Amino acid sequence: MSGHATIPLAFEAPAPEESRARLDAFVAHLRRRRTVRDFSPEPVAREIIEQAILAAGSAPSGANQQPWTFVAISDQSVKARIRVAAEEEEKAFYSGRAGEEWLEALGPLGTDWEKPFLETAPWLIAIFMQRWGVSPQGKRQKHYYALESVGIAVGFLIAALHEAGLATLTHTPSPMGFLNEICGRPDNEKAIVLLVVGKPADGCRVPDIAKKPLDEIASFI
Ligand code: IYR
Repeated sequence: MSGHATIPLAFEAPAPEESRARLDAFVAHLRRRRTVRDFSPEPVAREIIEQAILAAGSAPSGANQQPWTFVAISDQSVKARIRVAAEEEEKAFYSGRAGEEWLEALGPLGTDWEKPFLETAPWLIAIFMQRWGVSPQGKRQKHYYALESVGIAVGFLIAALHEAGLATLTHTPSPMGFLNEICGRPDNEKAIVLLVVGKPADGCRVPDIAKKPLDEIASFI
């Protein structure tokens, strides 16, 4: 078996105090992130979206297979088609398909089948998982930990967009098969998340909810 050539690790080792100060600032900044459902139509430059996607594409992935495709949509007519298709699924979801228990869990968020933000926000980013890849010889290549890898990449993407001062909504109309057709993606790709991206609308309000404290999410052994 032949391995990759290696290069020296470009590793930054800050002094402990600097390390702590940087981490604290990063944590405080991330903890200010809120999911937003009320977007401004103000445009966002394509370059910002490109940079954020590059951040997402730097995520670790199984066997470095990078099993993701990001489709960034700003075209108003494509966004309108996505809204129509998503609302159709969401109508079925909210009128029973979700089941009582799920709808009860969503109750406090006040969400419903109407998704005007799919047209208002300047960008939608559909993130697809490549269930398998295709080698240059046209052979199917198994992808390892594809869903985990895409999940990590979406986390990077959300963090990068937050860093750019943009708001996001992690939208998951279910099922999302319509996105393959609208985005022109092949059968080996499955939409995982539709990320809504833009500036929050003036006067945007968000639910008064909190994140769990450390002792509820971690244990140290
Ligand atoms: N896809 C629906 C329902 C929904 C599901 C979860 I889990 C949420 O955290 C929020 C909404 C919708 O987007 O309305």
